[in-house]
Amino acid sequence: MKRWMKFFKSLSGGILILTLVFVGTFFAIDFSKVKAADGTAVINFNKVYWGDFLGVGIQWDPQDGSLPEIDSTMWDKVIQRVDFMNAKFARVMINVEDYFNGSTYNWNSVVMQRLYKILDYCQSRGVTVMLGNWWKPSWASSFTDSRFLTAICDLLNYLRNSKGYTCIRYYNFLNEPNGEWMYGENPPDLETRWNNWKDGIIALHNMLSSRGYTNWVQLVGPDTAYQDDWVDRALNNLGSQMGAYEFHIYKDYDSQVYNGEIEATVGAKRNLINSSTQSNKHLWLGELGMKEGKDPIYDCQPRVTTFEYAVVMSDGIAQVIRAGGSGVIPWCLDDAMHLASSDGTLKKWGMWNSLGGKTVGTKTYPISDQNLRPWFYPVSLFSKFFVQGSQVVEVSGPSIPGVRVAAVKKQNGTNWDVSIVVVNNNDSAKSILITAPGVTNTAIFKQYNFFASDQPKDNDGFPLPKMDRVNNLSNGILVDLPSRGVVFLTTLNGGTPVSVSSNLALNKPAYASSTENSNYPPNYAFDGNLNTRWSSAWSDPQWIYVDLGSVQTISRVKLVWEAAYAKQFQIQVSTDNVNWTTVYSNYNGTGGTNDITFTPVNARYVKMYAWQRATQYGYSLWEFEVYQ
Ligand SMILES: [Ca+2]
Repeated sequence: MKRWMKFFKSLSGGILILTLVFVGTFFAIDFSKVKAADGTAVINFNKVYWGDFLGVGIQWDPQDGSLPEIDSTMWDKVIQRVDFMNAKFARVMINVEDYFNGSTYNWNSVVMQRLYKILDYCQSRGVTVMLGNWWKPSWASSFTDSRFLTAICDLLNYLRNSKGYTCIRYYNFLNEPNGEWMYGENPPDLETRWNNWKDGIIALHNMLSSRGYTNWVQLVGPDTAYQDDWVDRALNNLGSQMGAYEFHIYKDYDSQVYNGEIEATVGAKRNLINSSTQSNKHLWLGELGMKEGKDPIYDCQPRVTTFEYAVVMSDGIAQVIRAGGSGVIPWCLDDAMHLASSDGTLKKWGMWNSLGGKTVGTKTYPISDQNLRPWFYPVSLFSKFFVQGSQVVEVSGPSIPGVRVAAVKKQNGTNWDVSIVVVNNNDSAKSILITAPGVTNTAIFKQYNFFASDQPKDNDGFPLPKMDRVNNLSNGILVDLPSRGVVFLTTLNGGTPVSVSSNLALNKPAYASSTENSNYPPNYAFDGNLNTRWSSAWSDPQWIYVDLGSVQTISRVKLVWEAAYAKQFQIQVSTDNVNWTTVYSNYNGTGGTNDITFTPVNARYVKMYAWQRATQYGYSLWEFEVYQ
């Protein structure tokens, strides 16, 4: 009896499971159809925030001279990892004392040999290098001591012209020159530190310039941590010396990342540079790190081994990209670079420790230290997919605390390779709809998930795609994230590029029924600039049209109204400028932005015709865009 009861139980159990699987599948399908997003991110591929992205880079310093050498097996692994990241931007720091003692040069010191290994890699892989100097050597009498500045110029000359490292494009005079921690026992006051750095920059630039080196290496800075106003001061006082601006951000608390403070800070600096005469200059973060949980005695960040640290860093990186930063370098690549001054142990801040299994001072590091830490996963994907030469595009929304979406595009023939990151640094799961109006094709996106319980990897620990998403981005891609998690969508590495319709009316000839005065001509509605506008006379009716130059198929018009908008208007099209067809009518306009779509139609001339104003003024458009 027991036996057949058992059989019966297992049989019914099997039926029950099958039933549950069937019902579960049925509901899963139904559920996805009706599931609503918690928020929508709208990518505008036609709005470029910064057109020359340098990359999510690496901090890769030669090991301190007293550290044991990284063995060749581990070095091969380091190369394999950096290759996977496809990093094309690096900050590499040494000291003048590593090759010059105040009287003689030693180009073959231990540190210099280690530097050459790194620069050999950078040169062979086309990595853009920002070389730099940690601090003023003890033998230098001042920051303008000519022996100090000559040693820097001689180094740059030697590395480029004797060793052939044309990869060195930027030079950073001093690390964190604002920080009292850089000045030993008796740091000068902050104003003196500023003057020291400023005077040094001016003198160094003079020397570089007189030697003709400024043709191939540019000074960057201020490399500050915390005193962000040094960027403003450098912009205002050292515009002719600085080739690019960069600084550091370390957030004391994760909550400041969650609040979007990194994006606000970098965005404010970017806007400041944009509004100056130096708007073409790069701005990047030379170091990005998190202080919460830091061990201040040994200068270590024990949280580098945690999943949550990886998400917080991802949030920070996404914020720099969103703000229009040219690049960001997370601190740092490898523990095996620097000793903590307090006790001669390694500063633990890396994505791994190449000296795992080795003894440093009194401490032996476990072999497992060589393994990749959690934050390698998202940082390597940022580095791999937010590639150098990309354009950072505008992303609006979603307005959800801790949720960040950033996107870049890079030309691929007539199409675009696109990479998108969605970070959920929120306590609860989120579903985010990613859309991009103007995308005209179905593309294959590779989706990578970095979740606490789901992060596909290969045998080397490198990220693998979770799945393909085959979508037209104009319809949207729904991305589900658990509380804390990162998703990457990319057309690189096996995907297919995205086709984006551009504004067919941009800078095309424009005509209007009237203009309010010569400050508001009709072509200002077609110049791609949201600060210039067309404005009509203060009467009804009025019209404005654009000549696309040839008959084309169009299905979308975008109007960006000034406060003087139309209450009633139409969009009319024509192939001959004689016979007009109405494709859209609005009898209750509300101004703002009208993104209008209609059945595709052939047109060469596209007109906004209005007969009822919303205000006593005329009709005024910041922009009038036309799309396929
Ligand atoms: Ca305009």
